[in-house]
Amino acid sequence: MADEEIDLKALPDDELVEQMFDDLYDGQRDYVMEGVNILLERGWEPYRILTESLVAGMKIVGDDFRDGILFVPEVLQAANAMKGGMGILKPLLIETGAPKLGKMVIGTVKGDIHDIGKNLVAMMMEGAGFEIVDLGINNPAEDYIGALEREGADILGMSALLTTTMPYMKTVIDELTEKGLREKYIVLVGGAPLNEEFGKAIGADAYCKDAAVAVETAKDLIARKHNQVA
Ligand code: B1M
Repeated sequence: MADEEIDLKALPDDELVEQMFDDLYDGQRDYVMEGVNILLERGWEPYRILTESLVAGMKIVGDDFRDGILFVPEVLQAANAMKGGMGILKPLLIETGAPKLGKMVIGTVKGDIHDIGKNLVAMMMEGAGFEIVDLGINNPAEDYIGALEREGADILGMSALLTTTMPYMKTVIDELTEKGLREKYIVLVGGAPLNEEFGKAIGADAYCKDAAVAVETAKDLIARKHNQVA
């Protein structure tokens, strides 16, 4: 195959990133991982590689999935390739030894198995100094609430990628309210179909459009909470 003959190391940065989009699209995990390593060797910051090659490449996959050009098996392979690249970046994005800013329980809501964005948020939050309890996918309200209480967490993070599952976030928040626990936790929500208005309407503390915003919002709200307590 022509693709196998491409020497990724010989490509300039812009062409390498284009090639990584193609490799991600084709679910070529090994090539995506090689591309990530080459960009690292060339001095790219891990966050830049994440956003400009992996996340941007996944956007193309998403658009073609929406338009019926790609189907679930291909998208799964692309997701697998993306996870390969993320696996290399994860330790680089995660600082060690930094004092913890707070603890966050995060998970994808019930009925929803999308986890790439949630993993990215968890990774970036950990990198910024938060302790993370990752509940994975398909979480009912009792799992979130049980983990928050058990772990003595500060923040609840919920992710939803489907218009059919995003309303479940309100179920979780309502359940927290019913149990008298709502004020105890900062609730952050995110996922492609959400927006600011939705976040407000369901009673979350904030909607976070991406992982970087999640980090900044969490830092800000934790600081405010500590100031209130003080
Ligand atoms: Co799914 N899927 N999918 N899918 N899938 C979408 C979401 C869709 C928009 C595709 C499309 O039509 N264009 C569409 C939803 C349409 C809708 O609801 N209106 C869709 C559909 C329909 C489905 C199925 C129903 C398809 C089917 O079976 N017929 C099915 C549902 C399964 C289920 O969940 N029950 C399904 C299945 C799958 C796969 C399994 C094949 C795979 C998931 C693999 C995995 O995650 N392990 C998959 C994928 C990969 C996608 C797309 C292509 C990519 C999602 C992704 O990973 N994006 C997606 C199209 C799209 O979103 N453009 C699509 C990259 C990721 C980095 O971005 O997740 O948005 P994102 O996360 C961002 C922000 O949103 C934010 O920060 C992240 C990083 O910046 N964020 C948070 C996310 N969570 C946060 C939590 C926070 C804060 C910020 O908490 C504090």
